[in-house]
Amino acid sequence: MLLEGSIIEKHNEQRLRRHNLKLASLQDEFPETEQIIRQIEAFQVAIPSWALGTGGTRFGRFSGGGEPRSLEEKMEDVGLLHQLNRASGAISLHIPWDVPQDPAAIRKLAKEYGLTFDAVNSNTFQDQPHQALSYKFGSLQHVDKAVRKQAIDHNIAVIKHGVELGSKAITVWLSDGSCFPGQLNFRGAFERTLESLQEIYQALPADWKVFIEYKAFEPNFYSMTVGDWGQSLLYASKLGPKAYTLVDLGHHLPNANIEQIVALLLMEGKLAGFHFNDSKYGDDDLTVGSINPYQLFLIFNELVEGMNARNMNHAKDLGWMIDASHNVKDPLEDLMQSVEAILIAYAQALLIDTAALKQAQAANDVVRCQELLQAAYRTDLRPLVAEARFRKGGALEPLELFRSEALRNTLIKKRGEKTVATGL
Ligand code: LRH
Ligand code: MN
Repeated sequence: MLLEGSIIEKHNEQRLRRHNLKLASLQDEFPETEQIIRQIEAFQVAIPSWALGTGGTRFGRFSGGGEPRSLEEKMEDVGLLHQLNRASGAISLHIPWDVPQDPAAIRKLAKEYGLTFDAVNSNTFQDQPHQALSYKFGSLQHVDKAVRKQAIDHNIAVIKHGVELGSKAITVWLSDGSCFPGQLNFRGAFERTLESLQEIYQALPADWKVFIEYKAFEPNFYSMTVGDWGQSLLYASKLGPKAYTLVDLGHHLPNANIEQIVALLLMEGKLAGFHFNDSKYGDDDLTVGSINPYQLFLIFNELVEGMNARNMNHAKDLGWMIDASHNVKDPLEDLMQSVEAILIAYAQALLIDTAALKQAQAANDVVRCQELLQAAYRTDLRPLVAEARFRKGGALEPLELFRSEALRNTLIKKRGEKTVATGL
């Protein structure tokens, strides 16, 4: 259900004068605005196929209605997001929640919506109906070779699905670990997991990557077999040049310095990319930038500095993906807010006077360092982000247009109140 182009045009006409006033004042103050707008235009964020319905917790789930009932309807929703903000031009599939039954038809549909396929995700953290062996005590780490083989075969099958769609990476997140001291031999678990990952690595096409996603806790609550960036980097280094470490912002222990982790993974050339979200306590999977937008800005500061140091292509060389779960917000509104927060943090990081910052760091002028960072962080660059999507035919205010056109109601009329999307 794509919107009539005229609806976006009318929406923009009503807002253009006010938008251009704000844009002009930024252009007056900052000569680099044009360069920043260009870089934002090129920046695309992949939408998770498992976050287009209402999420929930073990305590409850409160559906909002009109949820996508199939992969095709999920792509329709991402297509609508992309039409509104022109920055959600990719979808990341989770298998078996979203198996492309007819890859050719799915590829054709993606083309119609202007979408590409980002990393595919395997799932050995749930037992599927008719599954021979259980993952209760892990998958790639399991003491039983047959369970490890079942999990390895699943990952290889996921790679095949990805190849059919044009994806170039698989994300492996393992819930493997232990809940009690003594339950697991840590060295044995690491060695079995590495051995299993090596078989998956061997199955990667030449131009593919494997992203090793770490997590500090949940669903295991004593140890996780890929528990932090150090363990993930150990696996990625032992596996080879096609293996990288994926940073999910919600997968850290409280107060971890994620921006420092990002700087060092970039330095090592082992940063895969991100699962963007926000959190106050655990893996809360909240809207990006909703709890700690300054941390997101500091992470993008390290990303811009580190990517420039390695002459990386900002838009293409890392995986920019959202991984969120919507317990109380409309999934599409939540995702629009997340994409906006990511683009704003990137724009603010691009505005930092890096030459002056390097000078201040060399002079141990701590106060000036903070002033230079916060000067960029305290500059409202929303008009630059709006201009970037306006130039690509998007809506100046996507969220306002989604509401003023009552698009959720349109989806409910089309799909019903009680539809449930696969995913978290
Ligand atoms: C684990 C995780 C992982 C996904 C899942 C949906 O917490 O972040 O990336 O596979 O969420
Ligand atoms: Mn994740």
